[in-house]
Amino acid sequence: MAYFENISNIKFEGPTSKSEFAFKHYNPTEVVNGKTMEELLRFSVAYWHTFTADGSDPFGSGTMVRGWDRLNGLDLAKARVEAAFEFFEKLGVPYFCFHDFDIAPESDTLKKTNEDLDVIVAMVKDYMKTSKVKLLWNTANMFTHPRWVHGAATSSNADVFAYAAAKVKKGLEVGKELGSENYVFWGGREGYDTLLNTDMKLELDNLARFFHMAKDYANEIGFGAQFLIEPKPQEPTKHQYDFDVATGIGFLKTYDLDKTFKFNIEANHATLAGHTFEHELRVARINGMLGSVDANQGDTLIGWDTDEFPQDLYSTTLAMYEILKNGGLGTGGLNFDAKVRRASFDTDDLFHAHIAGMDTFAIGLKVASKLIEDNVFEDIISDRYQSFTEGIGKDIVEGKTDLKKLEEYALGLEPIKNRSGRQERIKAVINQYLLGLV
Ligand code: XLS
Ligand code: CA
Ligand code: CA
Repeated sequence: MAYFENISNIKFEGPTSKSEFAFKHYNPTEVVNGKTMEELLRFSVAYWHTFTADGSDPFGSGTMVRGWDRLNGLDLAKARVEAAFEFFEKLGVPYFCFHDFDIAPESDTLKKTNEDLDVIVAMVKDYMKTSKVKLLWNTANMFTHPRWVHGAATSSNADVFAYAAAKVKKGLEVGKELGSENYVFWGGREGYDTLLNTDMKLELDNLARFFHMAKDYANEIGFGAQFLIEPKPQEPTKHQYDFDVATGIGFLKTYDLDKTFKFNIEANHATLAGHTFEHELRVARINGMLGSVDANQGDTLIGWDTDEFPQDLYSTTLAMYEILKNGGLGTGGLNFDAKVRRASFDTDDLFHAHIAGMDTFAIGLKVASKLIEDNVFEDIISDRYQSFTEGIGKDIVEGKTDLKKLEEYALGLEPIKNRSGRQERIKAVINQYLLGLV
């Protein structure tokens, strides 16, 4: 059965196209910066928002109208797989991502949950044989069920830690079975609400023990996927342990896990941490730890995780700048961890949202590539830091000086002259590039 009957394969028609169901900017075969757009952007659909979520919010029940609504249990899970592959093919995305709990129902016992998961994984694997779509990453949902109330790997209850270990063991096996290129850990409930009842040191030590065990098991079964940590500052717990990339790096280095993990960076989580998307990408990039991206955007007027489809060209341009400077995303991709608004309940809206997101990143890619080709930021930055390429600055950078020598130098200085940072001028230049006027 077809779930998106009225939609044909989405094609690139160019910027002047008036068609609702066509790409205006994303042209998978167009070469930008030496690679095709498809190779550089590596788009992925998030199973949970697009096939599992129903649009419910804390004030009301689901609003989404979906062809698979009338089903339950495993039948529902199977229908979603059929719908998902129809959607992937029609949209022409190379990847998808899921939590175990998105693709198969969670039962009261682990045994039954795993059995159901096996049925659906076998079905997904079958579909993957005849489809070009690959698994970007999978993960374990360790935040929805009431057992995770005190956390998973950071729970105060050792039985919960063991249950979480069993879920991740299964997740790694599933990832291997489906050839996943990455494995994600988002610490949904790995944090705390009050220090009054929390042994923070034990929780962090346990989290590290958990990650080491996961890596050991992945090695044991020959699952070579890149491990990714996804930072988020708060929600659902008040203090999430993986607050942002910098905090994550501190944790990974402390526990000798920094060679095992890279980061999956979500735009909306960056905003919640009080950073820009490009800030988080930059911190990961300069530390060699930019792994993958959850491509969405938040709402500046709302203080929670709204997971909107990306439409901000300024942001995708600066994000694609970081990604191109990183030499691409490696095994990572741009995963639309984004949901249509509650009032956008038609299945057509799923296409509109993804088309808009893909076009928004395609524009970002093209503009970023032109900015790099013209050395716009590189020239500004090398000029700004020019004082470190000669004289005393060069000595500082090369470690050839010390406080005494610097004091001697400083005593001989005329009043120090600084130069303008020219931020407003730079922003005006970016606008010219965005408008395609350069
Ligand atoms: C929630 C997270 C989650 C992760 C995967 O805010 O974004 O969806 O991406 O568990
Ligand atoms: Ca995410
Ligand atoms: Ca989010």
